[in-house]
Amino acid sequence: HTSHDSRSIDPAAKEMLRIADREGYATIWERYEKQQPQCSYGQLGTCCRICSMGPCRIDPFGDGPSHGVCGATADTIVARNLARMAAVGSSSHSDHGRKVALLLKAVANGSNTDYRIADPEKLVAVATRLGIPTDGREPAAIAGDVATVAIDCFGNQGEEPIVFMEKYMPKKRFQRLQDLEDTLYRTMGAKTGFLPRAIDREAVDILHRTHFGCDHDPLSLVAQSVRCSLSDGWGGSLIATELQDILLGSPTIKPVKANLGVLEAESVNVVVHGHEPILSAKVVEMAQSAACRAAAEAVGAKRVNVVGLCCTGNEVLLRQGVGMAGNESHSELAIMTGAVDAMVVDVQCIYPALADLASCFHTRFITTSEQAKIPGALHIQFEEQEADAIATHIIKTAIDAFPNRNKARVYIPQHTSTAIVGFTVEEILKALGGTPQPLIDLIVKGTIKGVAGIVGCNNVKVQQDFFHRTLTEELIKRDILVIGTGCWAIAAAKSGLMDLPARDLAGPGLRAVCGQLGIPPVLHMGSCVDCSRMLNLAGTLADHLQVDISDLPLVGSAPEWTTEKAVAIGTYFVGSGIPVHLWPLPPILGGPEVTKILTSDAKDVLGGWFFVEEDPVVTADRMEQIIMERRAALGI
Ligand code: NFS
Repeated sequence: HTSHDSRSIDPAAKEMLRIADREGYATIWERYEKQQPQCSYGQLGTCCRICSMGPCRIDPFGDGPSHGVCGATADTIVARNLARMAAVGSSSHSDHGRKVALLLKAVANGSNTDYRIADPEKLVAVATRLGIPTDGREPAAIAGDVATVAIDCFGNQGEEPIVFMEKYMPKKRFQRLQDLEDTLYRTMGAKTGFLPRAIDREAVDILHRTHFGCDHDPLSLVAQSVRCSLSDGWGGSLIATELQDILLGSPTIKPVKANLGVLEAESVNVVVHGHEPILSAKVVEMAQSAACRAAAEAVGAKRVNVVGLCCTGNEVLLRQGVGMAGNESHSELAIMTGAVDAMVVDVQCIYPALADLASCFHTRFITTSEQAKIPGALHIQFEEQEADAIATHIIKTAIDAFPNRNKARVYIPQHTSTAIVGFTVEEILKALGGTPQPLIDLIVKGTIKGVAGIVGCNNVKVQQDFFHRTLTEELIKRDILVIGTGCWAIAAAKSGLMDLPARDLAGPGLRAVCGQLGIPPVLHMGSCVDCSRMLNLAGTLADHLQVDISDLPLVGSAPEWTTEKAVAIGTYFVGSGIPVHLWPLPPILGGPEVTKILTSDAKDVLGGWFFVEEDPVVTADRMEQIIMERRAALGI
C-alpha cells in the first residue's frame, strides 16, 4: 500500500483510509495500484477500437506500425478519441439540461404539480434575455415560452446557431466565432463551423464523423469538438443552470459545513450523490415533512439528516444550505463510516464499487435513474410527476435501515469546515452594488490582477485535493480572485478556503477587497453545469467593456480532472477564449498535430488554448503570467 498521506491531504480521508486498510475495504486507490502499469497507448490516445479490423495501436517512438489497418495516423486516432470524449461529456451535461427544460414545460402547462416556479424574478430575467415578452403575462405562460425555446435548442434542424448561445454569449465572442467560420471556409475551402446548430445534433455529428471511414482530419475533428463543447457550455449546461434556478430557486450567499463530519451519529443519514437537483432538492424538502420526521423519531433517530456528495451536493448546498459530505474520492469513504443509512444516486460520477461496499454495511444504496443502473443496488425509479411520493419513499427506506445500523462499527471523522457559498452572477453583482464596474475598477487598478476559474474532479493519479488546494492558495497569494465549481469547489470548501479568515492567505490587494465586501477570496459558483455561471460572469464583464472574453485577464484550470465532462468544459472554455491548464495529462500527446492545435494554434484562432503542468506552483506562475500578458495587452 501507498501511505494514507500520499493518497489524500484531507484529514477526514486520512482517518477513513486507515480504517479501510484495517478492515480490508477496497478503494479507488487500491484498485488503481492493481491496474499498474497502465497502458501507455491509452495514455497517449493512440489506440483505436473503432472498427473490427482493429484494435490498432500506433507506436509513439516510431518503432512499430505508423498507421492503423485502414491507414489512420496517430493524429487521426487521437483526434477521433478526443472528439468522442467531448461528445460524451457534452451529452451528459446537456441531457441533464434537457430534463430540466421538459420539467419546466410540464410545470408551465400544469401537467406536473410537484414542482413550481420557485423564482419568478429569475424567470422574467431569463425570458427577457431570450426576447420573450413578459409584461402583464402569467408566470406559467412565460415559463412555457422559455421551455419551448430551451427544448428547441436541443432538436432544432436549422443551420442557425442555438438561441441560448446567441442571447447569452457576449457579442464580440459570438462575432469572432462567426467570422472564423467564414475565414476557414475561404482559406481551407472546408465548411468548419464553431457555432452550434443544435445541442443533440453536435454530439450526433461527432458520432457520425468518427465512424469508420469519415473525418480523418485532425483540425476538422478538433473544430467539431469545440462546436459540440460550446453547445454544452452555452447550451445544455446553461439551460440546466438557468431553468433549475427558476424551478428550485436561485442560490443565495450562505454559510455551510463541508466534510464527513456533517454526518450525524444520532440521525438517519441520507447522502445524495450524483448531479440532478430535481431529485436531490426533493429529497431534502421531503426529509423535513412531518411524516418523515415522525417516522425518524419512531425508530429512535434525532432527525433525517440529508447531506451531499459531488455536484448534486453542490446544488442542494447552494440552494438549501445542505451540508457537504465530500467530493468524488470521498464517496467510498462516506459509506465506510457505517453511519450512512442510504446513499441515493442519480446519474454521473458514481463508482459502481459503491454497491459492493454498501453491502458490507446496513447502507441502502439506491439508484433512481434508468440511465444509471448499478448491479447490487436497490432501484427506486424516480418520476418527476410523482416526485414528492417517491422522495418520501426513498427517505422511508433510509429510516427503515437505521435500526440495522451497527453502532459499534460507526466512525465519523470529526472534521468540518465552514464555507461561504452561493456566489452566482446575480449574487456577485448584488454584492458589487448592481454593476460589474467596481470589480472592473479593482482589476484596472491591479488590486485584483485577474480572475481564475477552477473546475473538475478528484483523480486517483493526484493526491486528493492537493492540486486543488495548493493551486488555489498560490493564486490568491498572487492577488488573483479564484472562482469555480464542481469537486474543486468542494475541495476548497473542505480546506477552509471559502471561509472569511482565508483572506489572510491572500495577497494584500485581494485581502483588502475581501475585508471590504465581507467575502472569502475563493468563490463557490456551483455544480459543474454551473460552469455556465462562470461563462456568464466572463460574458458580463466582456459586454460591459465591449471587448471579447479573450481580451480579459481570465484563466482556467482543471487540476485533478477525471471525466469526459471535464474535457467538454475545458474545451468550451478554450472555445470561449479562456486559456485552460490541465492535469493529469489528457490522452492526446501521441498525436503531435492535435497537441499543436490545442496547445498553440488555438491561441491565435480562438484566443483560448490548453497547457499541461504537473506542479501547482509552476501552474500558478503560468496562470499569473497569462493574466499579466492580458493586462499588458489591455494597457492596464
Ligand atoms: Ni464535474 Fe460534478 Fe466531480 Fe468531476 Fe464528477 S461530480 S460534474 S465531473 S467528479 S467535478
